[in-house]
Amino acid sequence: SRGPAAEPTHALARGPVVPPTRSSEGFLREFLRELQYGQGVTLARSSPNDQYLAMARAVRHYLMADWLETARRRREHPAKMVGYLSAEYLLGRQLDNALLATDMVDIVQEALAECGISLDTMRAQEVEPGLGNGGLGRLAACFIDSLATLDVSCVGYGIRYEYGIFRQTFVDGRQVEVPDTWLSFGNPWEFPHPEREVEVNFGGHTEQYTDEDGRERTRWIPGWNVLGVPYHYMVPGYQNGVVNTLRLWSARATHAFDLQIFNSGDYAEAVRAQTFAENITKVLYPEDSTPQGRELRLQQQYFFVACSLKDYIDQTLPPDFDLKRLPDQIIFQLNDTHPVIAVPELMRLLIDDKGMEWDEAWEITQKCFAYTCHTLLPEALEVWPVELVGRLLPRHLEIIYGINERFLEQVREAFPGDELRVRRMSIVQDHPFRAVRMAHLATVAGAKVNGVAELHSQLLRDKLLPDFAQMYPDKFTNVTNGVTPRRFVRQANPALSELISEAVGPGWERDLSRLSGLESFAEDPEFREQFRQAKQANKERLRALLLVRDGVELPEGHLLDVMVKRLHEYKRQSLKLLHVVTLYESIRSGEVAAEDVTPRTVIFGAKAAPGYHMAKETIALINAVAKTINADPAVKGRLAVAFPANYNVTLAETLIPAADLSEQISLAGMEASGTGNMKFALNGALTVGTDDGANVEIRQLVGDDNFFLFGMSEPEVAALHASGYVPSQVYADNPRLKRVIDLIASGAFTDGDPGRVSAFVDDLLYNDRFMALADYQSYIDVQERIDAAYADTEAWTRSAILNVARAGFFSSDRSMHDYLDRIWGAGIRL
Ligand code: GPQ
Repeated sequence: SRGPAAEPTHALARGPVVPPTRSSEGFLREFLRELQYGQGVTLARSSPNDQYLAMARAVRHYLMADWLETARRRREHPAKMVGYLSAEYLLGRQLDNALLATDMVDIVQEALAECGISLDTMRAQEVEPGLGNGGLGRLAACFIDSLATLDVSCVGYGIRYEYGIFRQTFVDGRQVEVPDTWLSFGNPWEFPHPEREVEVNFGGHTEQYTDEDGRERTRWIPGWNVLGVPYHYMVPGYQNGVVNTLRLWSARATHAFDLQIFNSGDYAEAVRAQTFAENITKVLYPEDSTPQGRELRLQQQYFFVACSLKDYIDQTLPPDFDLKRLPDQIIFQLNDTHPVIAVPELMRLLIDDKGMEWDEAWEITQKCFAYTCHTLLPEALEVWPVELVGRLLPRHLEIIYGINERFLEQVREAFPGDELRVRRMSIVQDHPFRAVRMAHLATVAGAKVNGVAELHSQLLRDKLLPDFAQMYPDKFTNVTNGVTPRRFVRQANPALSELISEAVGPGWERDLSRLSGLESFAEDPEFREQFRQAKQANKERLRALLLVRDGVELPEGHLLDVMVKRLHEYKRQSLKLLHVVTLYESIRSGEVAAEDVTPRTVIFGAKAAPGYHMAKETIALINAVAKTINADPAVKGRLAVAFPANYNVTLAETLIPAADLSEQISLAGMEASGTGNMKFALNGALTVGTDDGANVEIRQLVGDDNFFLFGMSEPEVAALHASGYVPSQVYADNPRLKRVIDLIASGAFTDGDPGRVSAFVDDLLYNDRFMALADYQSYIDVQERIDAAYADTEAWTRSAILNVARAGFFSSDRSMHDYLDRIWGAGIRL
């Protein structure tokens, strides 16, 4: 039961929640109260961590009334809700986001100053919650931000990993992973709700029985179970009084388990069981776009969706709710295949627990899910061995078989005699091993299936799931990704934000299409000067950060050329490296005079999956090249390379606003969308990019004159594949490329040791799956054009401003409108 035992008599206890006074004195009072009564220290004796925790809680107070009010409003006026299911949320730091959402930066700064505390010191205390790997996790964070800003009812469901994405360090230039102990100093942004714990079952077997009405039914007799404890996070909208909820689940051992073992007197066994249960949410798998098929990973996936569905059905819906109406109340958006086990879980709940017939349950289920695909790499599609699913989730495997049987019947009906097609489309594959294809399950069950950029959605239909697109043409749609302008422009780039506000007026953060008002300012020399000054200030801010963070001294006055994203062969950091070595070689060899070179600093930021050998070799080589180049007086002042370790959201917020050039150089047809590309354009960097993912749409919007396109198009890539690609031939035919690769292969960057580069070089020459060599010349040519273009300061600035003016489309608010229009359907109130 909820609420007090008796009617409260005091007015304070009956009244609405009163937020603290919005003034620096009001904040000071909250802060000191938290410091003294929350942390139990005086200001004089407090550590920076005490101060940070106290101030974060004080900031939280200002959101609390809105959070409670939003929840009340959503309960009393129930509208259809979005349940965003995602195994990853790459949130980034919370403090600034909360200060911005409440418009409290000035108030807080003033109050802290009166205590002799700097807000920047407080900001630096926070360890960012790195509960995601890269683009997919950051997208989820942007989407929930936008939904709160648009006042759409949404709960984000996910996992509270005790260890998020590893901290990357370099030892002799090689990546070494360190555990991310983000919770060790306390987390003021979460609210545990152990009273709302739910039980999740695993293992065991199923059995048939006849119920009281004489119906044949199935029940699952689980082998073991764990508890899920929800931790709630506030998701504030931008200065609109809305605060939605992110609900992250943490695993605990069940009490029954504890008790049983306690009674048996085996203390060590009791503790082991606890550890076993808690392992489920211990660590984020650091694989990105390449699932590893580990048992614990499937446990994580089932754990969080089982918790979420149960929480929604049993705790969020009214007790007497008629589940036939479920699709009017909720749409679960599946962020890639990671949460797709929710499909058989909902079927199980409806059939086994609620007594529904299969057909009715299936009709409901098909309306409650929609699936977003984020890849084109076939190896990135999750498949789970039947053996494993059967052992961990025996009832779910039966249900998956049931879905597949009925589905394949429909395929046979639609395409009689086409058994090859049946095998291609089956949810259960036989080769190379028997396994459940999660993307097929998601596509069959989902009301809609979407890709994340126009090109991606087209290739999804034509290449990745063509049989499904043929069978369900209306299911497939596109929603181009977006990024939140609050974090990635307003918060990350105050200098530019101020300029924008002066030019187009306030409020653009919530209607990014208004950036188009900057268009005419591109022609204004005074505005261009101010724009350059903002860029310059951001570069200086970055210099200061890299100096203290990494001990790196960035040269001044350089073109800042930035490639930040996960290390993956398809993203082609190798191609960027070939360009860097080309520049270096051409100066060293005397082919070009150093003084004729446009001074350039290339910055890399990239984590490699710990088990991804080639990616780690590439990191080592980038560091080796950087070390050689930065130490060589022959290129000093002309070329520098920086590779700060541990690229994350926090670093992105300082790096991206400082960039002149954004590197988006994946092989065409490989990058589903990219979202870093959007952040750079919005911060006034020009893109050098292939015709891939959302680059296509960026180029269409900003215009060819303001975008540096190079490389093969996707159809050209396909044609080259078909005709037989021989990278060693490209090498042999291009003297410059040959010199560059030979220089690397000679050991020039590895203390004369060719052995340390042979894996990298051999792969390029004899494999080069992502055709870096095929695009090499085109890339070098476009970079030469860039050098020349950068020398024309006014024209470059004009282009940069036009990038900002024309990139408003890439707000995640627009993405959310598209999801509402194309996928989530009527019933969701805006
Ligand atoms: N993406 Cl499949 C990930 O970050 N992780 C993944 O496991 C998969 C995709 C990315 C994708 O590579 C980018 O092109 C997208 O922009 C991003 O998802 C968001 O859609």
